[in-house]
Amino acid sequence: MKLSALLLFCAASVAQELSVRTLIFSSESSRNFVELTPQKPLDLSSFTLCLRVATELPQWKREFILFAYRTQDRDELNLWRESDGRIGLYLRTSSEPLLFTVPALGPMQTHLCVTWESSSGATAVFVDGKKSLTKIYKKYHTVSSGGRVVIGQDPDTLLGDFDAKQSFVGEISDINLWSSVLPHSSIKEIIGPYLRSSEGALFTVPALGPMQTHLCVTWESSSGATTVFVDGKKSLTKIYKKNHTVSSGGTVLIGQFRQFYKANGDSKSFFNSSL
Ligand SMILES: [Ca+2]
Repeated sequence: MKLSALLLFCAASVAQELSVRTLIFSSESSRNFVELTPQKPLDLSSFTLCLRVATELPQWKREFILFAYRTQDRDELNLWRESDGRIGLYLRTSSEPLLFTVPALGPMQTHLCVTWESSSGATAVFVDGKKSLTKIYKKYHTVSSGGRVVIGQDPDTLLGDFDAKQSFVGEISDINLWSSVLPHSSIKEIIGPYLRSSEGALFTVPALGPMQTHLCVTWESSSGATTVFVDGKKSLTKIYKKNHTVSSGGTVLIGQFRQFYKANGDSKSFFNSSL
């Protein structure tokens, strides 16, 4: 077995059982995988599993595995993208998943979380911070320790019997497993960068990155209604600077931020890219 995925960074923190930065699987194979070692044994009566995923595997073509935690005999905690596009959570089963219909996973990063809690069986999926309906699954069950966590392949034995047609191809990053159900507000917070406007309205948006993003901001004085649009998708509306008026007499500058009019630009905030 060959480990050829790219492990860029591995970090741990007190609250998390497991944390990984970025794994890249560049081709379909039955050999490439990464084994992750949890910080604590995975005896879990609740959990939150989060990761970012981007893949160019075509929709509807085949299933692929996102996360596998297997003991000697069982698939203990597995997360799949099923061949019909749904997300499947498998707790100590290989055949009876809990399925969620979600927006399609594709070549742009999707932030995906699953939460599960034993005493109620309440299970939910979060896609880019938006919560699915709650479903009931494996009430009073406990996830057992003693298994191995594998990313990139579906192990049919403890750490083998991989099938290329179930392998993951693409990028998985920010894999985190917590032994509790994080509140919806925390899941929204961990999604990522804030878009800044200097004195107030902060918007959580999909990451701006090397792929072009179309960004609009609208604002209206009489209500203060302020909205961000990212690639045509509207943010929630926030109230900012009600009854304010933008003044004339200034200059428009792209690429630098000036603290004071006519001051030199700060080289650290230079926008080194294309608009
Ligand atoms: Ca398999």
